[in-house]
Amino acid sequence: VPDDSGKGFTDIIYEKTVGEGIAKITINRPEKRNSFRPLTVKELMRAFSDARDDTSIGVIIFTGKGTEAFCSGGDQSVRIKTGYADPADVGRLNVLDLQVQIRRLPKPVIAMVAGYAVGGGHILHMVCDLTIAADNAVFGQTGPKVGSFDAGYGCSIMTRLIGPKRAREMWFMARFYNAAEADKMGLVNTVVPLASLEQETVKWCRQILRNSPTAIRVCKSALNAVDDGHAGLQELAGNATLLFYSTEEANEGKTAYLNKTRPNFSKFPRLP
Ligand code: 2NE
Repeated sequence: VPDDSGKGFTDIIYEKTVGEGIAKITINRPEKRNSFRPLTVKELMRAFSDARDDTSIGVIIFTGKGTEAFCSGGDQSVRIKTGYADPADVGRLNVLDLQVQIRRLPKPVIAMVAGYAVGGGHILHMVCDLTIAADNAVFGQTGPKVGSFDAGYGCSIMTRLIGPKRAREMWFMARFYNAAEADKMGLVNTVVPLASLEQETVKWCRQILRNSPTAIRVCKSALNAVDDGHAGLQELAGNATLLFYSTEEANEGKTAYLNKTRPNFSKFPRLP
């Protein structure tokens, strides 16, 4: 069956390897170092949503076109007083919705980083579950230099990843770190030669895909639960309901309701 889900995008490339279980989402604005404008974010959200809903997909690779940049953050040329705006738009920070979407998506998202992951682009790699970096990767926050900041996940997840002192350094100094430094700080999972970046990332994907999707799903939500508060609890608890719905006990309640009879839950054990 031809897969046409990747069609209709301007700022991104969306690909699925048929039969592999891997989706790849690429920001396609290399001439702007893959900075994002509102349209880019809207398209990314559509692609991530499709990959989430496609039951044949188990892992998502998130990357930038070319070797110069993963993403250089918000496109400063469309920044206005109310956020980032496409023509005739009021403007807002729709990238925050994308961050939440990646964080709550019940499948692993792997940032495949070549070149710059800076500003809002650095935050996008941080909200991904894993980061595979090429040896030419450069990481950093630029907000304080260009009159911006992300005091949400951009600060809270960073503190968790690299610790409060390093996080302060990264935000206050707004300097860049090379791949080896990022690796040492715990910002990335591994650093590989640029030439083998994609091959190594796919290797990680395949290893994940060999494992239980439900175990991975529940672990992702559990790993985020405490930090995400009520939203984290909701995500984790949603998995409990999801699993419960497949049991006879849950079905007993639904069937009795639909048949207008009294459910007989006495046949189910009260487990210790
Ligand atoms: C990324 C970096 C360090 C790359 O430097 P270099 O020397 O490799 O490339 P160059 O020449 O700076 O960039 C190539 C072209 O891309 C554009 C540049 O303006 C340039 O355009 P031309 O001169 O060829 O026309 N470009 C690159 N990044 C852009 C951007 N973010 N917006 C608009 N145009 C961009 C270097 O380019 C750099 O430092 N870029 C700026 C990084 C930055 O400050 N990003 C915004 C941070 S704030 C943010 O992302 C944010 C937030 O803080 C909170 C919420 C939402 C977003």
